[in-house]
Amino acid sequence: MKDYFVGAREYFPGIKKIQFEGKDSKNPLAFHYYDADKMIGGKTMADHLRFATAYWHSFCADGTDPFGSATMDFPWKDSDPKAKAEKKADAAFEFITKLGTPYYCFHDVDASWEGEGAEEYVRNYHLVAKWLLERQKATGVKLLWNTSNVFTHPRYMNGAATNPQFDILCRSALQVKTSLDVNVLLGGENYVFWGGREGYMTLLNTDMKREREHLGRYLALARDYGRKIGFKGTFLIEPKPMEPTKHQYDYDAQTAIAFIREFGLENDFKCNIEANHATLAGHSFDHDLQVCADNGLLGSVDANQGDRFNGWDTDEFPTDVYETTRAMLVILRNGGLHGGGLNFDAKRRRNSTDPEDLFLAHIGGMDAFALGLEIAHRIIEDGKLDAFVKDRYASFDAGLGKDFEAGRLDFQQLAEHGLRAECKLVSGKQEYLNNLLNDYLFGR
Ligand code: XLS
Ligand code: CA
Ligand code: CA
Repeated sequence: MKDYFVGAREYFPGIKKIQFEGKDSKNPLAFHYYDADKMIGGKTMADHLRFATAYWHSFCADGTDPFGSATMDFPWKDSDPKAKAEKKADAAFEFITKLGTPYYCFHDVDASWEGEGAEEYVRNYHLVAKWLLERQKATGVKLLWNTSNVFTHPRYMNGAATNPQFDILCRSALQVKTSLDVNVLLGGENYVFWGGREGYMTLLNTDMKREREHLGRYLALARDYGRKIGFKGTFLIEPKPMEPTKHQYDYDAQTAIAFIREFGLENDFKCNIEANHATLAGHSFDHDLQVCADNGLLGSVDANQGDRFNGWDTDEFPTDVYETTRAMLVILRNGGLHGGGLNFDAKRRRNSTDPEDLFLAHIGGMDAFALGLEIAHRIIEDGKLDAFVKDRYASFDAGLGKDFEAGRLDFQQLAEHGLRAECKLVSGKQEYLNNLLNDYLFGR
């Protein structure tokens, strides 16, 4: 990445490029574990982790919540939306290059602005895309993915692709089409669909079958359009069980994968797994990652964490090394993220109001994943855990168990074996494995 781009002014004065200083450094504005060029198992840390900064949280979310107004002073604020968007782009690229995430992600309306009417929306977005392209070229920062916000505007209160009104479905298609045009211009590597309003509140007013079919057709058409204009990347569906809608159609990884298969989208679509969405669905982060990996559909990751006591989508920065280790175990065994990355879909807390807090939050997340990567790599190299799991299924590696896996037994033969089966109790040894994991984490 080239030296940071500074526009007309510096938005984060006093903060220099964040460097790796190692674990003994006392400097909070330095990486203690993330060493971009360090080789782990034949790949640099940067190539394993493929970090991205999220435009919406970092440069748009100013601390406003349902109970209070903005707490953060964003010097790129401006009453003129055009001037604001341009200043925001400068601030974003200054931040991203000072921090050193190779990628970024955005929604259409994070970077651009709606304006008056649909035509102006398209014009504004293309203008902003030109600015973003200039800044990508000047810095070497790349677009991991963009997406369209088809959930905030009141017109989407009953859904976008699943709206009962055809007009609104088409208005959302205009946003997705424009985002795909912009994606191709910016060389985006993926495109995300998150269906926050694709779902329903009550079956009393909803034809669920029809809505899901509309969504399937809409995604196939978007795919066809994207391919036609030269989009070579992966389309990603981001599951979330609820919030803002009560029943969201992409509930979790398994639901999204079934949907992808039902509508024949598996050659173009994968999943973007967000940690906090998995936990909101009652799963662990590594569960949803593993479901995708097992199906060959692990596309990308929104790296954050929830609050374990309330279960909401609090989008905190990931600091729990236990969780990052477990996630990196799945990712490493998957052969990496391939074209995906780790996007910090995370926000600092509302009362973390110093500009440096935005850096500290990301540094913590990057260090937590760097540690997770190193520990997961050690676990896999050591082989003890994998050997344990392999051995647990040894009864399927020979004899009748092997015949069953190979499809050489019928149900009657299973039952016949059942007549003389010994059925010994074999411990799952979860406590031993928990302790072993702690040994790896704490370096014993
Ligand atoms: C909201 C989602 C959203 C998607 C992109 O909960 O995480 O931010 O990642 O629209
Ligand atoms: Ca997300
Ligand atoms: Ca979230």
